Amino acid sequence: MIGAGFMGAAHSQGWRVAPRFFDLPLAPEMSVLVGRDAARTRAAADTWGWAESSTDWREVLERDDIDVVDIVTPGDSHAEIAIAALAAGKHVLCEKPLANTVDEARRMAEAAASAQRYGIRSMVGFTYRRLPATTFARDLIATGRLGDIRQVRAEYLQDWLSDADAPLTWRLQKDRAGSGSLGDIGAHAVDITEFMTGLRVTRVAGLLETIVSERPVLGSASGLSGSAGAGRGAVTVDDLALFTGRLENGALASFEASRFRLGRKNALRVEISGSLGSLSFDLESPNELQFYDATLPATEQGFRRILVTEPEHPYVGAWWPTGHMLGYEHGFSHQAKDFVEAVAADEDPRPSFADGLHVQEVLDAVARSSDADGVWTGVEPSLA
Ligand code: SOE
Repeated sequence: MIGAGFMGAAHSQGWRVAPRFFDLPLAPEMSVLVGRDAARTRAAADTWGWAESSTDWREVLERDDIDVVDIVTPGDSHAEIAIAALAAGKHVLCEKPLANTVDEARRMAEAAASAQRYGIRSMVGFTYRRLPATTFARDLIATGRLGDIRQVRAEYLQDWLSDADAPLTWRLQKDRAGSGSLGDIGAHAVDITEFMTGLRVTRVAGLLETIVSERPVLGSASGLSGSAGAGRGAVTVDDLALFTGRLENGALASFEASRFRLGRKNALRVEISGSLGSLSFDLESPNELQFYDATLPATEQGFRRILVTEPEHPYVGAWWPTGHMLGYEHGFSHQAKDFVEAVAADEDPRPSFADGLHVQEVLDAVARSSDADGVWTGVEPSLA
């Protein structure tokens, strides 16, 4: 695994726990953790359960005993590492968003397509697809329970940047992160919409806004934030992304991504309405769906809460007895499980790098729309 920050901890938990709860066809061994700082990476490797640590990812890619590379670095190094890893014959799991630009994502998708011919697999870490509730929502929609999809509202709301004195971390720098709320959390809103509905976004119209344009430089990092150092620097990404999207069946969707929405801590919310009903999910209540079934008699209609905690629901049977709930970290175990199963079955896991490229094209179209003061802009496919 390359990258030893917050996402490194989350992915490590996934790799460590998945084989203990799921009967996997291959047994993952947590071999090497790669980070920038030798002492900190060694300490993280010990804490998270990696056998070795290193500061040189290129050297690690040369090793014959490494089969899988998991990339959890900031977006500015995804393309270089992923393309090198695929060329070295490693299966690659890469954290979202796939890259910082469409050009990088296209090169990654091309490398993944070439590697696929030799049985090398790749996948993007849109983890929220792998919660029992979101997967079950996808299944309900796929079997027609909502009828024709007519309208979607998707938003990802957090508030950890609302303090104007929170320091300038890499997530606030365009050259490191590619974009701000748009790529960091708006990408999840786009992916979960497309995953649940099975419909792609084809056009967008939106606006990006930077609310706090200057912040104290970072002293030392901790979690998503950290302590302030001396001096101030410019925020070069969006704080707020608001956009409308046209789905491939003609339905309209509205999207919002903000890390300034005071009081909303991790609210990835999706509400999908069709001709036969509506479904609603909120990550702040991750074990539930709200389902409105318009095929019931008018006297019995109303949103009802489905607790997605039963062994019959996706992923749940491997965990605790009926009614016991799961949380944020379980998505990472499900991701590890699905990835290992795909590698063992010689199948291409989803979301693929091509799926990740498509999300990048949506983000790019939103940025272009915003530059043109919100005009409708096509999502341009960039693979031949
Ligand atoms: C920060 O906004 C963040 O950690 C994102 O980077 C993750 O993708 C999301 O899962 C939680 O919030």
